[in-house]
Amino acid sequence: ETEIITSNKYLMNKIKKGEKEFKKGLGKVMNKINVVQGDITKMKADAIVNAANNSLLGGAGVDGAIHAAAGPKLLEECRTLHGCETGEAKITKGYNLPAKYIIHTVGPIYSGTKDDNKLLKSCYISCLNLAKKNGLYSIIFPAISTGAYGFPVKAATEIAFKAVNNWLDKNSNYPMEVTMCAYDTGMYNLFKEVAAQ
Ligand code: AR6
Repeated sequence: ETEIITSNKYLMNKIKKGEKEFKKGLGKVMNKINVVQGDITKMKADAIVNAANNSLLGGAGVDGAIHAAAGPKLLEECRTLHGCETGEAKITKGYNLPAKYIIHTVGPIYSGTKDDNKLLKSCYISCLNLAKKNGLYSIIFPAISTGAYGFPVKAATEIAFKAVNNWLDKNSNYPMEVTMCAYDTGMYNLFKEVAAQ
């Protein structure tokens, strides 16, 4: 069950409390998915996710916006990573972004086969696993594959929320704040609709 929390202050207090309890070993944190609309490059978090391509050397869409806002040092670090497989994820520093880190993942180019769903799900899980491995507590996702890669937005959103909710359930002792970032109003409304299901 997903509850939408639009007040960040409220969410941050919950997370802080959760972190303290987590550190004391007191256990379970209630993790929820936050939904926001706007430019992900302006958002503050431990990590934002980039919907990149296999080269990790930049592109258009959110990838272009992230490279432009982070500055040229990002591309320098990306060159050392030697690309990324579809459905997997790699981490870099955030450079000039408000976010501390960028987790780069590569969504599937929509083909209409079952592989699309599996690979898209894998993007979300890989990013969350990598964030946890690096001790991060907040992560903001764009709608991976729904732009240039042509994934139908409703199906992509359902896969995204299901994958994140499953991960949060399985990692309920870890206080991860997950936010889904929509760029336009249509996507924002869809996020809210799917989150409420
Ligand atoms: N903040 C948040 N969301 C954004 C932003 C932004 N600044 N800009 C775009 N979006 P896309 P893909 C949304 O095409 O489909 C690149 O060239 C956008 O509205 O960025 O995974 C890469 O290099 C859409 O809903 O990524 C790859 O070659 C979503 O982000 C390819 O595009 C994803 O759109 C990846 O395609």
